[in-house]
Amino acid sequence: MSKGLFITLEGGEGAGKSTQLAYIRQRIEDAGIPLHVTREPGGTPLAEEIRALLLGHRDETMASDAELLLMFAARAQHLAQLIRPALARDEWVLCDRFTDATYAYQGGGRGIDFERIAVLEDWVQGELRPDLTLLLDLPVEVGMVRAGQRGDLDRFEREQRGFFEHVRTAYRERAEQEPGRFRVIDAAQDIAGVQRQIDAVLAPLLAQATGKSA
Ligand code: Z5A
Repeated sequence: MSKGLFITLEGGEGAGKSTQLAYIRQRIEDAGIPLHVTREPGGTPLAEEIRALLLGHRDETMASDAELLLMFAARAQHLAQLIRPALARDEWVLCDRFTDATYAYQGGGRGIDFERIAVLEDWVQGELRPDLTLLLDLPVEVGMVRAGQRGDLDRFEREQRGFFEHVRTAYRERAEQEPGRFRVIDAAQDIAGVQRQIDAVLAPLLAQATGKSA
């Protein structure tokens, strides 16, 4: 019998999250575990409206604190409507980005104090933290080349290299601070190489949840 598990996927620009999210989803669903795949900012109709505000372009510059608060407003809605109910039903939740992205982008990238982010994290999430966070890590220049192959760039993707270096540093520091929760994946490898690393993390969890040997 499986117990609810909250897994998040994180990474900088061009890390391959969308590619690997589909792979992880397949592995979990093949194991017969009930799963919700979702994303942040977003995940519910209202939170997706907030996402559109956050990623869209406009003439008016968005203040960093407004950006931070909108991230947590979307998160509060997502937690109330989707994440907490699913975990309470002992289902698994696989989320494309969560609060570590706030520390990386609004903290590392925009320069907001981590302590202020922590206040909002405690307020909105209470005790809830992901059980497992897969950090797809790769050099910024490699990620920017990959991401550059996509079409329209959103408001974050238009940032300069220095911004993404700060994002990467913040992610890596968080992974060092919480080695029990984070697994750092070398995302500079080819797709199959990244999947092998992810498998090594997932296999024991799936085996435990389904009662089969890894
Ligand atoms: N944001 C924030 O600021 N604060 C927060 O709290 C949260 C989010 C939650 C939207 O996120 C923005 O929100 C994000 C941070 C901010 N902005 N940025 N940048 P998003 O997750 O929706 O956006 P994204 O970062 O662009 O994610 P993505 O769509 O998953 O992109 P990706 O990681 O680059 O993945 P990909 O599309 O799978 O891969 C990119 C390309 O590389 C593609 O052509 C692949 O075929 C290729 N690829 C993938 N893997 C490989 C390997 N291993 N080798 C070679 N090529 C590869």
